[in-house]
Amino acid sequence: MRLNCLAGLAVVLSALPAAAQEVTLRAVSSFAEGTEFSRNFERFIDKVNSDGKGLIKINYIGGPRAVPPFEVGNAVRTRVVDMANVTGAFYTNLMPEADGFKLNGKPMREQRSNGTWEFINQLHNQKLNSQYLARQFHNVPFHIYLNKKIDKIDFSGLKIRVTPVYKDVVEALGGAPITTPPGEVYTALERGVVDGYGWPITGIFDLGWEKVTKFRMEPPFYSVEVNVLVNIDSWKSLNDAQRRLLNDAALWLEGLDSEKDAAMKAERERQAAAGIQALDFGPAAAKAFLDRAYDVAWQSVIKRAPESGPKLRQLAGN
Ligand code: 173
Repeated sequence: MRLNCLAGLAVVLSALPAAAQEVTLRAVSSFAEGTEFSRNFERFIDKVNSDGKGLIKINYIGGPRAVPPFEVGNAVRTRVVDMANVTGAFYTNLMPEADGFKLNGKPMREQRSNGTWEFINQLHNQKLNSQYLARQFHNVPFHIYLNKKIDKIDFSGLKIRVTPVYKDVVEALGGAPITTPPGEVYTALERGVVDGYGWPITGIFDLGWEKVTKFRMEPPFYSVEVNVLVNIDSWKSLNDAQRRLLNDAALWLEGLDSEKDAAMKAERERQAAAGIQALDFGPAAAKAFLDRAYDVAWQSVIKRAPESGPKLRQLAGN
């Protein structure tokens, strides 16, 4: 009887690994926890953890306190983490053409059906040892914010905080670019180390930057891209059901971009209410700026990535 019981227990135990194949993935974000460019990724994690009970669990380690923003790409490449929420601008050292992703603002549905996703996924497989699971915020543009008033679109004499997103255009218009991660922007503004900064239209209130910002230059330009990457070995170690769950959640995450039109309108109003004044130089100046901004950015991407740059440009269609 006793033996029987033990034998029964052994069967249950040996059946466990097959029945309970819950896998845990460690994830980080290159943006601060709870702020605009982490928030949808955090919703994605909640969804995976609830839809994927018993199958997959994402252990969210957090934001830049866990891994510095410009090192997140390398952390997912080397499997220090299994998953990351990170903009291509933060891993151009490993993949120069990542700087071109901001030049494609087509909806992800289209990018997935016209071969763009596949091409960018191959680049991630090869250079970042990772799967390109999702891209967020295709419809959210960037701006240059300033503390000194300008009377035309010319940054001569201005020091402007950049990442690779804004560096070429700031330089082309005479500004002095200073690269910093987001976590250093507030202090740089407060101390007058910089006269302005690049950032998307959304998110400055999460960081308190409205307290140290006077102007927002028009027009908006480029497209935000924040990607969810999964280390390729972690990805391959998953079974079909686990991969399907992540893919379904990724499509859901990309769909959240549809919330952004209303959010951007509200954000513009909130900036105006906080005393941030829009500097608008009219349609001709806006067009000249945009032409220049795209031109210098493509040139820079193509110079650094002579093979994949032109292909990215053809896929972006601009
Ligand atoms: O300004 C930045 O730090 C930056 O490059 C970026 C990219 C995507 C979303 C938010 C900021």
